[in-house]
Amino acid sequence: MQLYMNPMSTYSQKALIALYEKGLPVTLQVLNLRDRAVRQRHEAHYPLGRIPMLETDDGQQIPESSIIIEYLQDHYPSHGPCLIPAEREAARQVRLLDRLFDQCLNDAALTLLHLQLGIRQADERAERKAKKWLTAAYPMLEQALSNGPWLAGAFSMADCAALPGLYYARQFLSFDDRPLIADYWQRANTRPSVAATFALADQAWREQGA
Ligand SMILES: N[C@@H](CCC(=O)N[C@@H](CS)C(=O)NCC(=O)O)C(=O)O
Repeated sequence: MQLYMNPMSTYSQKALIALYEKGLPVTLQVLNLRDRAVRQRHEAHYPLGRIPMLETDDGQQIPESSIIIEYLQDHYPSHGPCLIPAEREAARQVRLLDRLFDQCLNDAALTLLHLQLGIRQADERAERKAKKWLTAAYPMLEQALSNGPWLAGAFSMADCAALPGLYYARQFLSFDDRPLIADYWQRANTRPSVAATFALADQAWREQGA
């Protein structure tokens, strides 16, 4: 399998954590979508031009981080942890947390990061909304964590979604004074999948001189 991705991209991180959790061999194809030629080449495969994109060994191209995880869970159910439970009610809860944290943590942190780096033009309204959503995300995380070490009890797609958001969110809204989240962050970083994913991101940022 090949994963078209960038180590700094939160949604790529989400898919990568899942791939590492499943222990599946994967070749990383690192794309810099700010390079016009690279973007055009990628758009020739996928008109939306987004990452991550998983290419399976039989040539299927699967975009969208949550759908990539659905694919991995369906095709490799006995590899690593069960990232989406089989039982419908439990699965719906995982999918809900995945959607919520994609939006209020991941997208909000990305908006603030892009504004800070000047990738996105100053936009007070977008900044206000992103801060509001980040502020709403932390109590939601705390509520999910009040019942167990991971967001949906056992490690799942919900954690794959939330952790990349936290990787960036922590610089905009500290969670040092929120023990449930601070402990969760520490615990997550002891997982080899998460540590390896964020080590790649740290290295990519260092190479950028950030
Ligand atoms: N809903 C998509 C979001 C993917 C996404 O926004 N990826 C970003 C990188 S983190 C991207 O490709 N940005 C470039 C663009 O949108 O042109 C997913 O879950 O995979």
